[in-house]
Amino acid sequence: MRPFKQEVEQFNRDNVVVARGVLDAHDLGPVIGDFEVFIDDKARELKDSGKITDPAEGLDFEHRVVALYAQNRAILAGMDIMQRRSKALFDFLHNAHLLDLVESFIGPEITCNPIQHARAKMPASVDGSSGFMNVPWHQDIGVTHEDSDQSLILTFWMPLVDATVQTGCMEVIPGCRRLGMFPHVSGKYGTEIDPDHMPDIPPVPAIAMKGDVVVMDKYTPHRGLPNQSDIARWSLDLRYQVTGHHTGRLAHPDFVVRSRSNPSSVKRDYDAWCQAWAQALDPANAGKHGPFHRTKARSM
Ligand SMILES: O=C(O)CCC(=O)C(=O)O
Repeated sequence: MRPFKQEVEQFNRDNVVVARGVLDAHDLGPVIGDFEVFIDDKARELKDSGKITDPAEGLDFEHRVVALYAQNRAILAGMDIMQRRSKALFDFLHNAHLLDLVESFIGPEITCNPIQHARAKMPASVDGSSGFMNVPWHQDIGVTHEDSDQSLILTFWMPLVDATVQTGCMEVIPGCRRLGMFPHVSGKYGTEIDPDHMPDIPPVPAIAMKGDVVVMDKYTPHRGLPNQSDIARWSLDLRYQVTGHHTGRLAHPDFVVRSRSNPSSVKRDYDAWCQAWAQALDPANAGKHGPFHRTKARSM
């Protein structure tokens, strides 16, 4: 198991680090292939129902979704991890190379936290809107429930294409754990750090090539830079935590992915995972666990 000693040292200093070359083509291939199938199926569906004219066949993973999104934004509907719920994604959440990295940071008792997303950030020329495409400045602690404040939950962000300043990588502010949580507001484009309370520390781009993983703690302010290229900036942002700690999102399913003390506690039941998400997202169950996170809508 690669020890990631230098990465852990840098993380302890900066509270954010880019771990290089964690994942290879065998790790990412099935996930990319799965999104290709999703996009292909969706393109056929939209073409058959007359909602697009050109299914953009023959374009690669980075370009096809852009050509389709430019015709109809519905191409991305249902693509996020908890909606797509594919076997490839479920398996990837247990990926050994990824979990070796996670273990180096939080130890061997690991739970997959349900706060996780797949994103295909469009070129700004196609959709430069703020929000899910271009997230505003926030700390991940700002989007969790107070009950998880003591939990060790880290963000593991990985691109499925090279994420550079040009393609719209994240921008991060290192060294903020000592400053705690900044006040957040529910802004027009989502939860964001109150602009009056942004730290006066220069941000740096978290450039990450395909195979790299950005590791961040929940106090690291980050935002998405605009995508100035002509490709989609595909990425996954996952969170892993110490088993037994509060997830900060009780309404959504978490599960053990690695345990050295109790290996049989690892959940490999794909159908059960799908059912748990279907139940959690059923509108009939909305609000059962109270508000998702602490930031209240700004009063008008
Ligand atoms: O993918 C992005 O650009 C932003 C991701 C993000 O905000 C997060 O992982 O918390």
